[in-house]
Formats: sequence, structure tokens, C-alpha cells
Amino acid sequence: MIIKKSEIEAVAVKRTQYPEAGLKEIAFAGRSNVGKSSLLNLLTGKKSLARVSGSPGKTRTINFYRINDEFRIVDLPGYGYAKVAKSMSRSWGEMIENYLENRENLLKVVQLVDIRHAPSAQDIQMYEYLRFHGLDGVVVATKADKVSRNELQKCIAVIRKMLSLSETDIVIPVSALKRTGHDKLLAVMEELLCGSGAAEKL
Ligand SMILES: Nc1nc2c(ncn2[C@@H]2O[C@H](COP(=O)(O)OP(=O)(O)OP(=O)(O)O)[C@@H](O)[C@H]2O)c(=O)[nH]1
Ligand SMILES: [Mg+2]
Repeated sequence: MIIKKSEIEAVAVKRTQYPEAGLKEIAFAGRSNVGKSSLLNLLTGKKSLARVSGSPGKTRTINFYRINDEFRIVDLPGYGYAKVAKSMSRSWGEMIENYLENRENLLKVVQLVDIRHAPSAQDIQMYEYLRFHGLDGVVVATKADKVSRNELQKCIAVIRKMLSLSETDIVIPVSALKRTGHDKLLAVMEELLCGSGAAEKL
């Protein structure tokens, strides 16, 4: 798949702000600062479609990006940002759960984890939650440029083990800095969308 067209379609904190459900959606989840927005920019080839920042907690809304007028990528706000107030993290949880549990056109959630670190308790919890809702199966290991080729396989093995992945679950190492791994992710996304009956359109 080649992404020829990408644009932000909606910024939402509640259901009434979501765009209409006519297009299939694939969402990106992961802790704050893991690289969700950077990955979106890499996939679309647009440097600043999604806001990237050194300070975590940048994306605090659910951002819907319309891709090729065919489907959407949904950038979810990151979890695990310590400085966010308790009350705020509760409303964060509700915002995400509302989306993940009630969005009928949501196909899959790509879970992002930092390749350098063993998945955190929250990463594991998130993945189990996705599994429970049948949204699991694709993991992106971000910042792959930070480990050597040698370490890469070891890091992926740790991620597989900690998230209790099955053999059919996919882990894709990606680097937004070196611009690698996105082709594989695009291919996986295309397969997901085709399997859902959007084949002739892509
Ligand atoms: N070295 C390296 N740095 C990266 C990569 N991807 C993202 N970063 C950096 O990680 C930081 C966070 O990236 P974002 O894309 O804003 O992360 P996010 O997951 O969208 O964060 P929130 O919006 O806070 O949830 C930025 O400083 C990026 O430049 C990568 O592949 N390699
Ligand atoms: Mg972000």
C-alpha cells in the first residue's frame, strides 16, 4: 500500500466528536513518548501531520487521520504519563475505553512498545485488554535505531515473552529516525483491511 493522501479528520475526547463510522479504523496505542505520532508521520511521509515532542503527554485527544480516503489511522493518547493528575488519568481511561469498546468500525489496535525496554506492567495490561476484546495481534517495537542488529532479536524475544505473544502474533521493529520497518507495517495493515472486505479499494 502507498499512502498518497493523509489528513486529520477529527480530534475527539467524546463519542459525539468521532467522525462517521463508514471507514475502517486501525488505532495506535502505547505509553506516552513511545513514538505513536512519529510512526504516523513516517507512514504518511508527512513530517508534521501528528505532533511529536520530547515532552511526554503531547497527544491528549483521540486523533483520527483519514488515509487515501479509504480508512483511518487513529492516534490514541499515550498512557503512563506520571505527571498527569489522577482525575485526568481516570478520564483518560474512560476516553480510551469508550472508543475501544464501542467503535464498530475499529479493526485492530497496533500496540507500540519501546524496543529497548521490557514491556511495562501497563503495556502488559493494555495488551491483555486488547486480547480480551479481540483487537490484539500486531505489535510495533519502536526506536529500533537505538539497539544493535545483534540486540534486536533478543529485545524482540523479551517483548514476545512479556506480552505472552502467540506464534501468529506479529512484532515489527520500526525506526522513525532511520525510516525503517514501515513498509512491513503497511503491508500488515493492508492485509487487515483487505481481509475486512476493503480489498478492491486498495
Ligand atoms: N531515536 C528515535 N527516536 C524516536 C523514534 N520515534 C520517536 N522518537 C522520539 O520519541 C519522542 C516521542 O515521540 P512521539 O511520536 O511524540 O511519541 P508519542 O507516543 O506520540 O507520545 P504521546 O503523544 O506523548 O503519547 C520524540 O522525541 C521522538 O523524536 C525512533 O524511531 N527513533
Ligand atoms: Mg503522540
